Amino acid sequence: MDLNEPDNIIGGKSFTAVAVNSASKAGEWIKSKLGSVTQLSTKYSMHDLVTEVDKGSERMIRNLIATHFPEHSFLGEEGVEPGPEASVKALQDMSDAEYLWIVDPVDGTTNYVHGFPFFSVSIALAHRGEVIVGVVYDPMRDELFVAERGKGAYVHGRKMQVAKEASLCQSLIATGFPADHLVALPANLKEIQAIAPKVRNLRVAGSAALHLAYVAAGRLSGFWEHNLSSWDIAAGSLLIQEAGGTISDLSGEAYHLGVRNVTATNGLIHNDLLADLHAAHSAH
Ligand code: 2AM
Ligand code: CA
Repeated sequence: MDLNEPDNIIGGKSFTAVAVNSASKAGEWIKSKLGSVTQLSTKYSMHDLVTEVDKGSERMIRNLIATHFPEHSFLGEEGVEPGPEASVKALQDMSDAEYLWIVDPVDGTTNYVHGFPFFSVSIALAHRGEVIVGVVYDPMRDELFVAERGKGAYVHGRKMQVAKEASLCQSLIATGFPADHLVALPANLKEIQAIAPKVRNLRVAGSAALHLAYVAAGRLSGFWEHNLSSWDIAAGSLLIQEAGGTISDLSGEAYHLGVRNVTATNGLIHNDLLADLHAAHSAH
């Protein structure tokens, strides 16, 4: 992958190089702080945690990006009020941005707080609403997943390809338990009940961005989750597309930045997974 293509450079430094650099610096920093969280706050509900590490990581990434691209717009989880309505509005407010960085400074904060080593830094750059660079970094395994539109997706310099399983019964699938326990969690549990017997097995590991990276890397054949925000999905969406997979919302609509209910697969099982997720809600 050439990080210095002319169409990807403003002021000397490529978009991808800045995304990679920011994700790895922030990732190393959050790893160094693991186990030392002193102030734990809840945001929207007791299931929605934020720490000073989330805020510090976002500040670090925002400053690094602003140094190289001061005219670019920035949307980060910690700069937005908690709750789904504020997430939707924050993205709408950015709809005119030419270049928009979309950042989750710690994806999997609950894991981070508990010392469960599955969390990531997610950084995407969208140009007029289309993701053109996506980076997801797992500091615990030092794995950096990176994609540039039209140029493929890579981990450790190796090109990624989605898994080859063509049926659900051969597939390892992940999902995420929603924080909304009134509507989304019961819906997700219904889906799990319908899907679990049909697939090889299910995983719920707690970082949507890393789940998406794992689908791109062929380690999972598919993933679905309700109620996510743009910063959970944007970087991973490009990893999926550039690794040959398919990403849509749960009704099958093509992915765009506003998608909150997401399904991402190797493509081969996409329609089967969507159909079974739908059927879960019509079954008695
Ligand atoms: P986060 O850690 O950045 O909040 C876990 O199922 C996934 O859901 C994580 O990627 C988590 O991202 C995301 N998520 C979205 N909304 C959430 C919420 N209100 N509370 C906790 N996790 C949430
Ligand atoms: Ca987060």
